[in-house]
Amino acid sequence: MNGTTMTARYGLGDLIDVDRYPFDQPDSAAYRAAVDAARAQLRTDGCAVIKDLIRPAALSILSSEIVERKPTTHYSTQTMNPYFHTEHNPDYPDRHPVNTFLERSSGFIPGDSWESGCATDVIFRAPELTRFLAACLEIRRLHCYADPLAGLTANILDPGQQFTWHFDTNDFAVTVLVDEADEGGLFEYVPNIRNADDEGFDHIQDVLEGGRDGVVTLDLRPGDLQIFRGRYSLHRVSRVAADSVPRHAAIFAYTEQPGVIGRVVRTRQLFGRVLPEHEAAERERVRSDTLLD
Ligand SMILES: O=C(O)CCC(=O)C(=O)O
Ligand SMILES: [Fe+2]
Repeated sequence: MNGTTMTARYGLGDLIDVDRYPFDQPDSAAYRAAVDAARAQLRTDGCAVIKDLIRPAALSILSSEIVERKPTTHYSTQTMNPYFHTEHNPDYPDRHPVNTFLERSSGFIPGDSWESGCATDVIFRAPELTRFLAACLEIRRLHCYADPLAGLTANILDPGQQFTWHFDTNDFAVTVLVDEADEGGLFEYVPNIRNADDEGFDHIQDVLEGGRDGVVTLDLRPGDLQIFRGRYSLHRVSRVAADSVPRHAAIFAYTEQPGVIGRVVRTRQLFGRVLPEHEAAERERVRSDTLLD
């Protein structure tokens, strides 16, 4: 099957609720209202939810696409601090976020498991969606993250698993919850617990030790799309109960610059392997670093 045939399989209107969110009419009142609401939420606490963006029939397609690809999930259990480090750092006290390690036991379906034209990929790459997201984030233009593994992923939390408290390294993430757990698997966050001038270590330590001060549990349902600024807001997906169904979320990564590829070390940590593109990008970085020095 060639790319054109595959892409023609789903129109964007089959997958997302363009009656409620007229993505093809950016000048309409409904479009502007959705953008304004998301901007207000993002400014207040760095998190916006576009309710029921995915049509119910499309949601079951997204779910089957995840289930079909689930055997390609890279699971990794590690104990890590909120900055994704796993080693004790003697420059900090023992009872400190840098030296507090909690279990992350989820897995990711990697970017190269999704073929062009599947419903999840069509939504991820829809120019109408990136235009809408850019408007919500008050950014001029967004590009799909060019990383062949980390661009389009699904976060898989099977029964008993959790994605512990952390900060993201990218400025924002876009998530569509596809299958929710019956118990646990909740997205929790502490809005703006740190900022460029203040690491917020005391508050972070309190949350890592189970404190609930400032913790918000997001009301996110299957079919909702979440836009989240995860660099300043500590967040986690709580443990999925042992007798629950799994939690599956599609994660769309975008960048402001085109052609960005992730670092080798982080790629190995999340996906257990790297591709020639990652190694080439790393060599390119070394070369330009040498030139700059
Ligand atoms: O699955 C989610 O809702 C988000 C998980 C998360 O925080 C991440 O992948 O960085
Ligand atoms: Fe995150």
